[in-house]
Formats: sequence, structure tokens, C-alpha cells
Amino acid sequence: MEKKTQKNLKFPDGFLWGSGTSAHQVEGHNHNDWTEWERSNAKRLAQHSKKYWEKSQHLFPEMGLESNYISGCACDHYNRYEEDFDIAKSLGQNAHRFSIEWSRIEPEEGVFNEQAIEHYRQVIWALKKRGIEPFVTLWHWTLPYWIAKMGGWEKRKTIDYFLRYTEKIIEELGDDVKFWITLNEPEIFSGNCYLKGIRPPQKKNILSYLRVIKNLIKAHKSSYKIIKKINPNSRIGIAKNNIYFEAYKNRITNLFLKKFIDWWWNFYFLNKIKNQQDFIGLNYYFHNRINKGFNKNENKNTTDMGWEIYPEGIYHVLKNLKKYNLPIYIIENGIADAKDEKREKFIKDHLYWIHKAIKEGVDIKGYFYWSLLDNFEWDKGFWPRFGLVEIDYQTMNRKIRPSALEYKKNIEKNAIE
Ligand code: IFM
Repeated sequence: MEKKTQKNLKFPDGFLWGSGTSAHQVEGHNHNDWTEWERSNAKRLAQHSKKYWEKSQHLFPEMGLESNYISGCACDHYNRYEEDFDIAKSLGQNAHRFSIEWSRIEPEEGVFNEQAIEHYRQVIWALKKRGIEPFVTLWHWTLPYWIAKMGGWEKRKTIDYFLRYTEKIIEELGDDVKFWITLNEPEIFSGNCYLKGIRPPQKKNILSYLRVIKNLIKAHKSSYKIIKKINPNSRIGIAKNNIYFEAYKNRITNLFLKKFIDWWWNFYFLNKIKNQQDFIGLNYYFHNRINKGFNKNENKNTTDMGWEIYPEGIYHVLKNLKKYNLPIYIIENGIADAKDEKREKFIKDHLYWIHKAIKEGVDIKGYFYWSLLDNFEWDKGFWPRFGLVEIDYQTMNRKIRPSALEYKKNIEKNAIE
């Protein structure tokens, strides 16, 4: 008996097992601020990648092609969602995260597209019919073009637009969805778009950056109230990308910096919305050893994108979230691994550390691998392959990767070995 419990690490009953996608990354045929940006930046991104990714260029020749940076038809998931949910079901998954594309719902100011709303109703029903619990994200980084032209999240008016959009969606679809995620990774969005200036609208301005964060906080808090008013039983959170920070060699300056960065990146936003959250949606990808303000990771094992694989980090991140006393769903954790050589171990190792956190009292209720499908990885385009399911972008054929079948075994046993 003792031997069995050591070998089989059981997850709590009712644990949710799934995967996620986002509208712009998989649906195809969108028109929003990103599609506009892709058009004017594809050439530059292709040229840049030839220099920056020189070493892996031979592995991913598409990096150097402009077409890699145009989302276009993506995975055509907008038309093939039934087929994709059949696959999710066949992989044993009982939950799925996806996002609603705001630019489809409100293509022009104040004009709501009823057909698009109906589409998402069908998407939700398609999941429920298969016994899959929908987790729906209201905003996963893309904006209707008319809002972006008006100044996007820098403008307070965007909060009002977001609230009107939220209200419309909840009134229409709220009865069929229990779990809502208002915002995806506000800190990654604001950092890339307004501090580093590498994604649309490509601004590098600390005041804009702070303004955007402030507006996103306000948008979340007010949309929380709207959702609760319409459907008090909804469970609402955000997708929060938390990083496991360490101080390189425990040097005093690094310890000090680590403390500050940890607070700002991991907790500032969560603290601000602590009374307007029913669960914490955690996205975990990164571990950073801070040295004089820069990362000094060992990088012994990395993904195709050069990100360090550090499963133990998720355990520390989870333990640090325990103080909020809220259920936690891990709504993103995944790896770009085109050859599918590391994914199986990646998932198992993360699950091992998640299980340890559960054993030590952290209330973790679900795990969503990122992503169900290969998809459009923003300014990197299509070459990074995150999917449990491989997409042939020429034929749109779907092929289940072997690691997905291993993940399925964990799901079926509700355990890891
Ligand atoms: O693909 C993204 C996703 O849109 C947001 N979280 C991180 C993923 C991998 O970079």
C-alpha cells in the first residue's frame, strides 16, 4: 500500500484537466489592431529574426518568411472548433479555456454583431455537449481597430467600452458560463506594448505603461461588479503570469532587487484586485535569477524559444499565492517544442511540483496546458509550436502529438506516476 501511494500521486477529486487557446492565435480571419500591426511589421520581423535567431534559423526556416508573421487563417479554429473539441474530448480533457474576440463582437463603435455572439454561444454549447467546462476570457490582448486608433488602453474611455462589451456578453452568454477570465496577463501586455515597445502600439513610455496598468486594474474591478450583478454565481478571475524570481548568489543588491521586482511583477496587480477575484488564474512559464537587474539563468534545459525549463518554479509561485486564500486554476503552462521531445516530461515535472504544493495545502483546482493547438505566437508568428496537437498550416490537418496521449494518461488516472 505504502509503495502504491509513493508511486501514484493522486490529484483531488473533481480536478479540472484541460488546455487553452486564444481567439487571435487560433481562429483566423480576424480584423483587429494586431492584424493591422502584422501587415506593417511582418517584413521587419522576418529580417530581425534572421539575425536574432541565427542559431535556430535552420530548424525553423519559416522564421525568415514574412508570411510567418501574418496571422491570416491561423488554425481556422473559427470554423473547425467542433473538430478541435472532439480532439480535446478524445484526450480526456474536461475543461477548456478560450477567448472571445472583441473585434468580432463590436467591429464598430456601439455596433454589436449578433451573428458573432451566436457563434460563441455555439462554441460554448459545443464544449458543454462534450462534458467540457468552458473558461472564457473576455480580453486576450487584441482590440477592435477603432479602439486602438482612439488610443487603446491608455485612454480611460476604453474602460467604458470594455464594460459595455462585458455587459453585453454576460447578458447574452452568462447563463451558460460559470468561469470568466476578464483579462489575460495584463503585466506581459503592458510591458511588451508600452515599456519595451515591441508589440502594438509599440510605445516606450513609462507613464503610458503605468497608465495602462491603472486602467486595466479599473477595467477588471468594474467588470467584476457587472458580471456579479448579472450572474452572482459566476466565478471570476484574471490570467496572471507570475514568475519565480531568485537573487543570483544571494548577493545583497540582488536580494533587494528581487524583493522589489517580485512585488511589482507578481503581486501589485493581484493586491489591487484582491477583493474582486473568486479565483486566481495562474500562467506559469518563467524563472529568473536576478543579477544586477538582469536575468542570469543557468539555461541548462530550454524550449525552442530559449526559455529556461524550470518546473520547480511553479511550486514556489503557487506557495506564494496561498496567502490570497483563493482557489487557484493553472490556466497556462506550456512549451514550444516542435519535435515533441521535451513536452511529456515538461508536463509531468510541472504536475509533480503542483502536486507537492497541493499536498502542502495550496488549493489548486485545475491545470490547463498551453495550448491545445499549435498557434500564432504573436510577434514570433507560427514557428513556435506549443500544441498538444500539431497543425499543418498548408492543409489545416490536425495531428495529435505523442505527449498529448501521455497527458491523457494522467488525466484518466487523475494522477501522475
Ligand atoms: O501564447 C501566449 C499566450 O497568448 C499568453 N501567455 C503566454 C503564451 C506563450 O507565450
